[in-house]
Amino acid sequence: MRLSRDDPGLPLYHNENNRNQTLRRIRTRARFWFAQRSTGVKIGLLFLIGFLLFGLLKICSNAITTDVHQMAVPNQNQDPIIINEQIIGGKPENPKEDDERVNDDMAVEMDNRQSDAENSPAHKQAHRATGKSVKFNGPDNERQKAVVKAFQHAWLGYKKYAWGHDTLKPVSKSYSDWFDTGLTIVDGLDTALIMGLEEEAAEATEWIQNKLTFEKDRMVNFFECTIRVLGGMMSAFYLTGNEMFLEKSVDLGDRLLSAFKSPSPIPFSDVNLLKRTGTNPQWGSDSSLSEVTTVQLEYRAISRASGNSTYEDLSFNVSQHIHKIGCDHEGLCGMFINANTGTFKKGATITFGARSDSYYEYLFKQWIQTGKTIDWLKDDYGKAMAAMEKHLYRNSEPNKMFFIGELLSGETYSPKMDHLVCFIAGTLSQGSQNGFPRKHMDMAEKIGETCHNMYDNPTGLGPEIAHFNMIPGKEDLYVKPLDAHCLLRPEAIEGWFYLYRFTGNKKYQEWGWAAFQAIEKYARISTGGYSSISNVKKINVQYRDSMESFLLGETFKYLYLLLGDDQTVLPLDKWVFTTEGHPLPIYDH
Ligand code: DMJ
Repeated sequence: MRLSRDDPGLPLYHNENNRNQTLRRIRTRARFWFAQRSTGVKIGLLFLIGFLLFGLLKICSNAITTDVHQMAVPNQNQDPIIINEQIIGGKPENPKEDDERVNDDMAVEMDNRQSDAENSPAHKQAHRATGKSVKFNGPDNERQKAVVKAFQHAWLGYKKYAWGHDTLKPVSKSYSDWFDTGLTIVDGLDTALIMGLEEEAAEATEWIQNKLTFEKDRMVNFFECTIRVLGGMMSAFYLTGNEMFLEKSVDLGDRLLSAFKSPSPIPFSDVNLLKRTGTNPQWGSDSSLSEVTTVQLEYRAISRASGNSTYEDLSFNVSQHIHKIGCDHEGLCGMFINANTGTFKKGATITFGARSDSYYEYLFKQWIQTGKTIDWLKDDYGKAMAAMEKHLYRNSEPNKMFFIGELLSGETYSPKMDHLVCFIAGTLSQGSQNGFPRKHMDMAEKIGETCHNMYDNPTGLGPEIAHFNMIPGKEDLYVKPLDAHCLLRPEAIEGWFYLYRFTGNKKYQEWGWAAFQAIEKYARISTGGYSSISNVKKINVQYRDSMESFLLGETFKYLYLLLGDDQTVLPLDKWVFTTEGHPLPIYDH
């Protein structure tokens, strides 16, 4: 370019070096160019520059905040997890000393995965959760207020007669212990938080912090202790941001991992919390399918929050193992699997009820929890639902009630459905909202309706088990005397909660409200608490004198959420409810 005297880029100082001269020339030209513009263009340009600078500053400040939050939780990775002097996770000081259960390869794999975990997005995401709490506004209508009062009545009875013990015996005004870990407190805490019950939540928090210890020389059921105690505390951690809950969960989680000292990827069913040993159940040599496949949400949550991937690795290994060996009936599995051999028991019953139910639930929910990134979970779930429709889903006579029966010994069809099976109405409807066929929603609605029919009894409560009639001319559904008891289980109400969220059909709220009124009328004990009853067909009720912890952990929680006007509480694209009804965050992978 030729420079002339009136050229704004003409150098004025000839002793400058070339670089300075060029910069000066650019600046002078820019100033000249800017002076030539109209006022409107000048204002526009200044606004644009300001906007760009603001954007830049925002990005920098976010980066700084993220770093600060990442420091909030101490890195749990440093200590190896030692169980009975065997390193089964963490960073082993000397991997060669590991027992035969955890071979060298596995220890190295653990080690690698653990240091990967330190830098993983999940680790960072979890640290961001620390210190944050979720705000709940309390009940927004009269029905919700009634459920809150019921929760408080249950809490009061438990506090008066059973505080610190597992469950209340409301009729005899005493208690019983199963794991001796204050089960009702830990299972019910997140419900108190969600209902906005600050006093009850504070009492529970104080007890967990100061009194709860896992130094207990007793065998506990690995699955039940995980879903009720660990799940309850991890949910409380994510809802409140209180790290004490995470520390307690890590302590319990380390002890429960003793279940994995079996010779196969399948864990033992029972654990001694003090001695840190695992064994088969007292009644036999097999573990239940649902029990070994329904701990993964909880352990993944601990791993992601603590940065120690061992919990997630060991528990997910169970799911991977079952995926690898496959299930006989086109994706439907038998109810027993052996912790010594890692193989399914031949000819076991296939059911969506007790001992199998939540295997299917956690295939789907693990897929959701991991941000829909693990395709085989979705595929196995889809395959199982198709096989369920083909082999188990039938309708009754004369009124065509749809139900899910069982294959006894893996062969003989039985039109029997546990109350537990009602959970599938929730899972199927949630699946349909997440890409599974519309048909899944139809099945969910039909099962939800059948579960409602199961409550068509003089007490208005549902029995433990129902049998369906497939021959024309008789009643659709009948309940055998030994199956007529009611533990105030959550599954039907849980199903109606999901169905209401996704369809907005108010009949689900009415069904929930009717069930709640039946609980109030026939299960409430005036001195405090609620009792399971012996026969849903008899209004002259006989109490079983026990208040299960899931009444507070699940039944009242799902009733409260179902009956709310505000259905945006705990949105289902951000939170996944564990099998025990404890909300945990959804990750992006
Ligand atoms: C709960 O402990 C869990 O939902 C579990 O998966 C099976 N059912 C009971 C309550 O009925």
